Amino acid sequence: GTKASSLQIRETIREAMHQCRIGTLALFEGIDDTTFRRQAHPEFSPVGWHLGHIAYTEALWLLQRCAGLPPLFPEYHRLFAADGLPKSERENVPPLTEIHHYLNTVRTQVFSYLETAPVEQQERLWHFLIQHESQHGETIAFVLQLQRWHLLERHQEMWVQGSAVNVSSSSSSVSSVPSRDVEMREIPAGEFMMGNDSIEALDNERSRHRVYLDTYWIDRYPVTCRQYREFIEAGGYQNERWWSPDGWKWLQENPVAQPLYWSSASTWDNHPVCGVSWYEADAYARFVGKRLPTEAEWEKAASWDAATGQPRTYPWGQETPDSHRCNLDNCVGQTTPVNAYPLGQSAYGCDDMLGNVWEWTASWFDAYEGFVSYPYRGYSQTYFDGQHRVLKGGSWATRPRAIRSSFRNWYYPSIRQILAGFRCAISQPDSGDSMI
Ligand code: AVJ
Ligand code: FE
Repeated sequence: GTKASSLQIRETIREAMHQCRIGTLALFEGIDDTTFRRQAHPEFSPVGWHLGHIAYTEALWLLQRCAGLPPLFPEYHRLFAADGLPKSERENVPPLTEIHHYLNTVRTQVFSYLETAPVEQQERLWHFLIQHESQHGETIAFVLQLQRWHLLERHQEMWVQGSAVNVSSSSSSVSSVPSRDVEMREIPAGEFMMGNDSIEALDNERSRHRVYLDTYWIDRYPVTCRQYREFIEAGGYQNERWWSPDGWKWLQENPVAQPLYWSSASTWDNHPVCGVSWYEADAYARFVGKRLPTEAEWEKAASWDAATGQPRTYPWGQETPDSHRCNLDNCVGQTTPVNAYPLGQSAYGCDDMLGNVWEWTASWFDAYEGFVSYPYRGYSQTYFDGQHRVLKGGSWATRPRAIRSSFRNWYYPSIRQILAGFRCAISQPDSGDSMI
């Protein structure tokens, strides 16, 4: 009956929040105060800020808005509200111990509220908050990587020397054929169901809707470092011909000649490229006579099971994501070879679609028909501005509650600090304006 089900909801929520928090705090093990407060890049806040913002957001929605309690720690409002101080003014965060106290105080009250809260009506909000913390957890993870990267760059060391040691499967190989001939999967023409209506689905995933796609082909794996090296070595960064006008303009203003998280060591050959802007992904795709998949093409390849006529929540089915199926949740702490998770394959035979690296798509972030903002306009709607590209699939740092085939991430096309790579698609096997 009703009682049993709200008991179950409470228990599920409590356990999810508890597990999520363990993972969040684990990211801060051994982090010094400078790292905690430093802004590593103008687009991203200091990692310590994210921790305070997690507590602030939980208190705002559950204690103030739902329980009707007065603001806890009102002195933190300006610093930790999403629309408070600009990112550049967030370096003055209190030390970790003080933020721990903030988190714990909020969480104790939240769990006590949970005992009697009308969770059946609020279930969506609780799930939003779990995913909110999960997403900030990923940002914390990549900002920490960015800081380590900068540090190692300063010392002119090779990042690979320290961290490649645990990657045992790096010698397994993806056949060494020219890049444009990498294995692709044919996705036959037809309708599929895009989006998600489950209680966990965020506003931008709703509602599930039918989409018809013509036949297309999509890469079985994300583009690897070995494949991408051909682009670098062929002078890809020096040749305007592969770049969109906006991409070439971006490149002139931001002269780079390789991905951000790049090593030319062969150890990384079968790992996906990580740390490219959308412009670089787009240029590589043109170089091999392909294009980036649309978000719909990506999602169909990842989720649609033509045999049952139903979408799967994850490429492999409904089983919750874990380290047997994909590289997620900081389990490995870096990328893995693109063929390391055969159990993660989709119904159409695509591999490594969840975890490892986010994948840029050709699509602008936009609303599905009938979109309704939740829980606030600034979560998604503010970003339906024709300036953000959709990323799919999650990375090695994505938390398990924020990874599924319908999940949509978005960033400016110029951003390279996130853990993003890509795979390519084509409409017709021989349609490529074949080059060279
Ligand atoms: C969806 C990852 C782009 O971090 O800016 C967190 C998620 N929104 N708090 C972000 C988010 C509000 C968002 N991304
Ligand atoms: Fe937030």
